Amino acid sequence: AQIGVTGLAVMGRNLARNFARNGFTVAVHNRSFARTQSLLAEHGDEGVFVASESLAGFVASLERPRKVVVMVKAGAATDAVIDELVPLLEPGDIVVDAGNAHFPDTVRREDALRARGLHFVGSGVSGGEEGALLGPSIMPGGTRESYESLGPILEKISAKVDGVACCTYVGPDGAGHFVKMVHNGIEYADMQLIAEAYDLLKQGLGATAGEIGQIFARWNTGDLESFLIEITAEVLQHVDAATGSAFVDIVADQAEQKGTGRWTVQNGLDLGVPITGIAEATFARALSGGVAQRDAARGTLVADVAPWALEDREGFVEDVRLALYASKVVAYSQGFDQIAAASAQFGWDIDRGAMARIWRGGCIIRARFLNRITEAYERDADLPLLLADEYFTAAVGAGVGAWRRIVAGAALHGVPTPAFSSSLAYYDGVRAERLPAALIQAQRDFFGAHTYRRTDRDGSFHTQWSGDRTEQ
Ligand code: NBP
Repeated sequence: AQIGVTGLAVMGRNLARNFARNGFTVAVHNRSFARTQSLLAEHGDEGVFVASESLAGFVASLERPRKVVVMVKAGAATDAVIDELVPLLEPGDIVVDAGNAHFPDTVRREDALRARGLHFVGSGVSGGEEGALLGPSIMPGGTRESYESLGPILEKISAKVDGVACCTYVGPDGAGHFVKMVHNGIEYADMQLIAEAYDLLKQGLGATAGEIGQIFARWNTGDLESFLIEITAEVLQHVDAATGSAFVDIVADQAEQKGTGRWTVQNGLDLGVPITGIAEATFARALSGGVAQRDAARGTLVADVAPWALEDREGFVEDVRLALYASKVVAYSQGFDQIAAASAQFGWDIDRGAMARIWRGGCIIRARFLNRITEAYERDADLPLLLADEYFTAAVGAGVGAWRRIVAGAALHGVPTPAFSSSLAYYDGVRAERLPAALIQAQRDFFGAHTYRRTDRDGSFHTQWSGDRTEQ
């Protein structure tokens, strides 16, 4: 077989089918053989599968250099599979971890396998089960050498946009899984922003879920066109069969935040990159799940708000659209800053424009405006701030007034918009002539002799705050 997949739950099974449907002979294996058998029984006619019950048989069925895609539960299961696999492989073989590993684990695994002459490719795969089958966005890390033989196969099974594969070499060791992590973080921000837009429309207009769904469907024909806006329109127009209510109205309003959003925020803090959109989105999920706190606050905390009496309803809808677009650009800009910071710190040399390009199809955040991001990095590969690119400066600039009206309106009427508000605060912060950080530096010097720099000459200074207040 030309490539093998071990781990045949939803993702691995569909990835194996995708390889087979694209003409590759695929070796397949799973810890419990029943899954392998069911894959063959249900889809064996879709291409050429070589099934093995044992891992040794699976490895033996692969042409060299062997390419083994591991698609098992992230964490201990991945280590267990690698430990079992490694003694069966030979130098030059390639192990691809296509699960959602945390990138420091990928760095560790790559190091261990490299010492044994093996290539370890930590690869992000986005698009859920449908993407795995029909064409995901693939973000492989590891050595360039491994990409030479593996890349063409992955590119073939990936999503295509305008004939371009949504797969490219990302960078050494943990780079692929890092980029996938940030992708998921951006996904958190994007979903939170959409949810806030929905809430604003609901509370501002007093509109039904179905009516708001129609607004999203309309938005999906413009700059906001994206998978997430499209499915939002569908979800909002869906009616619950059991009750006849709008489906969204019968879903419990408590979201979960599992691995990747939290990792992205933790890493943002480690790198000192303000990814406020992603952080607020992650915390908003945590707030929603804080049942005891919400029970204590509901009906207790003073609201002091006036009813939202809109005069220009169409104008309001357009304002929400512009505010959503601007906030979304901020979230992406922050995510790309995070990729740049990690790339510099770990020496990964990640091409940010290429990342935007491979996110245009297959993945959850696929969107029309990713083309604009690629173009921005083509204009300047070292762009220090995506927001400062000429296209985004103009596009966001045109909506700033709307953005301010929406954030102010939300505050006045008590609608929680953490991601909209923090994105605007970031925008105003990053463009400020002077920030009150000067006062913070002075305070730190006062209580901790932390010193400060001056605007008028070089050097570090300290004022004798408890003495005669002379400067040293
Ligand atoms: P799961 O994450 O549910 O994992 C189930 C698979 O792991 C089964 O094949 C299972 O074998 C195998 N496995 C486990 Br659990 N422990 C094992 C061990 N010690 N040794 C060998 N195999 C072991 O599968 P999934 O939902 O298909 O996801 C696979 C990976 O893809 C995960 O890392 C996930 O985070 C990632 N991912 C998922 C999605 C998605 O939409 N679901 C999207 C993107 C990425 P068994 O059959 O014998 O129990």
